[in-house]
Amino acid sequence: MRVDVVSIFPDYLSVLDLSLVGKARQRGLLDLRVHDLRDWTTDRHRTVDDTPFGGGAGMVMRPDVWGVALDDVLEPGAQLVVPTPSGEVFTQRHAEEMATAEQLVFACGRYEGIDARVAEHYRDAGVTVRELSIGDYVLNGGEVASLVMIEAVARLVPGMVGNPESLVEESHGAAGLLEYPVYTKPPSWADLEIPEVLLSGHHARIERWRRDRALERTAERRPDMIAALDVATLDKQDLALLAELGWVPGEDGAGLVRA
Ligand code: 6GU
Repeated sequence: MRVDVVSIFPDYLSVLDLSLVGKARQRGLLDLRVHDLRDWTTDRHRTVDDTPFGGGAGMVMRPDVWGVALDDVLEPGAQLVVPTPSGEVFTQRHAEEMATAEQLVFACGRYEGIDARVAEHYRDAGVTVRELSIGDYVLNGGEVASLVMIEAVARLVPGMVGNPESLVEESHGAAGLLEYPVYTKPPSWADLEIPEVLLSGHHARIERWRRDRALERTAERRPDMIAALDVATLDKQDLALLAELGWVPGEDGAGLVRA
């Protein structure tokens, strides 16, 4: 997979040399290139921004500079990602779709963002353009958000994660539940013991225990995810526990509602 990042702070992305993403680059699984937007400016001051039409605070990034940069970097079949706090919220589903792209190009805005015609122009040209936010808070620019998305996508690319099993049960997977709590040695620490069932060797009971903890944890921390569960994927024991936690199938039988 090829990933290009265009930014006025290319050094911000140097952490992509490290860890899993860095190893994937060394192994040739990931062709990752970071570009300085100012390399596409032609004026003496290497200007990338200007004042907003209509007035208001801050500066807006110019579409003409972004246009020449993106025309250079985009390959056929690319998806263009524009990190912005006004985008759709990035989820594991987006990561899964982005992991199938031949090329991802991240356009990192700073200041008040990129002139809106840039996304419009590339959409009109048939490019898949994703304007994505990583959550409900404001960062100074798209660089850190790009790092987040690149890591989430890279670990889904075949061959990137050593043990593909570790992708199966994790939080925000297909089950729609948060992951159950995990434990390792030593079995006793700070006066805290491992739940007995995990030492029992009884696989069915362990699986049931983990499923119950995942349901409890999700109900406590992410009630929105409980409401979104497909009742058809829940067994009798799931439904009994959820009823104890105050959730029952709704009138239409599709989702869950608070009792
Ligand atoms: Cl993608 N960009 C910025 N600047 N702030 C954010 C964000 C993105 N996602 C959440 N906050």
